[in-house]
Amino acid sequence: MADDAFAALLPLGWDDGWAAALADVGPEARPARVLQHHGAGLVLAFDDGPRTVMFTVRLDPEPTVGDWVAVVDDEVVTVLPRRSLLRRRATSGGEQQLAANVDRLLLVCGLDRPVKDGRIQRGTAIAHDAGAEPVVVLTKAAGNDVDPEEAAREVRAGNPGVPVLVTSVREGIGIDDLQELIAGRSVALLGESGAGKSSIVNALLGTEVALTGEVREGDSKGRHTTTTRELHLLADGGVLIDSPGIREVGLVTEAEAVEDTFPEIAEVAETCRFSDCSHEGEPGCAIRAALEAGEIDPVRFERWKAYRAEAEAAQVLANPVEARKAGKRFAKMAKEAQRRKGRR
Ligand SMILES: Nc1nc2c(ncn2[C@@H]2O[C@H](COP(=O)(O)OP(=O)(O)OP(=O)(O)O)[C@@H](O)[C@H]2O)c(=O)[nH]1
Ligand SMILES: [Mg+2]
Ligand SMILES: [Zn+2]
Repeated sequence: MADDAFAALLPLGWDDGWAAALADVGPEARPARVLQHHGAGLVLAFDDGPRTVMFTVRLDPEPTVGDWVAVVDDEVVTVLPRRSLLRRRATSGGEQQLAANVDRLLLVCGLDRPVKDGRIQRGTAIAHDAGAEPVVVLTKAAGNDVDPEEAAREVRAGNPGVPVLVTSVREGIGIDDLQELIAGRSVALLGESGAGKSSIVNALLGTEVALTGEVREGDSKGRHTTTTRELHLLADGGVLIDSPGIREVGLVTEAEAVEDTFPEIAEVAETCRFSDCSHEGEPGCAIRAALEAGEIDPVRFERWKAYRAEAEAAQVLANPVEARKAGKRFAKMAKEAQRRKGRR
């Protein structure tokens, strides 16, 4: 049983694991979950309610929405070790933390504009990178020309293994399913401006807590109504993290997160004769064979290649020394694997 002292935090996701992490900080520490992050401070949920705490010391990692933090004398002293972190490449090139300790990531796409597979696959890779489960949520299912079930079928076909949900907040379609998806979990919303993220928050909270904005006539572009990330607590427990619309989802993921997004391709690639096969025409390339046999989708293959390159490049930029070491380690491993194969 989680520490009774902080039972009021249970609906926010407090559990024995967090209690143990807090105990490691010290007996005087109190736990809180980050609801919002402003320039100067954090809005924190304590067991006796929310309160803003100003930054006094620099912390590493810097707390982000969804984090559990330890507070002593109204000062955040540390971020409790995260179970997951959603992150993307910032426009500046560095890494941007999106949300911490998220179990599921809802990739929100409005059916009032074309659904782009690339966005879904990038979102899926970000979810896998964080160890969160991706779910595609198609919103605005009513009142436009597209057949929502047909759209869902296409997304399913392009993204095997990723659940797809059709919703409309206006007509109340799929809201129960959304509720079920969240039930007691920490769930974050990702999608471009105007997709309908804040509308989902309002539908699930049953009140207009989150500001929503009209989309532009003509191109259905949103107006970036939501400007900060914010964690909302649902009545039955579980939290929903709303965020500003994101146009570009740059990857800073580990290459494995991309593999998890394209499992059928990664699986075939493992059977290439050379473990560092570039699939550009080496002998014994299983990928080339599968492409020729029509067993893998060439579009997904090209995406897989591009995202792997992007993830690797981002890793090198983020941490040149480590990446070089990993590169050497990898090269050595690959050589050894080839030698072993040769002996067979
Ligand atoms: N018809 C219809 N309109 C919707 C639905 N969901 C959202 N909208 C409308 O779409 C517009 C944008 O919705 P928001 O919820 O503000 O979108 P958002 O993703 O939060 O946008 P940003 O905060 O800018 O990132 C609003 O005018 C909503 O009323 C829906 O299911 N059906
Ligand atoms: Mg919004
Ligand atoms: Zn190959």
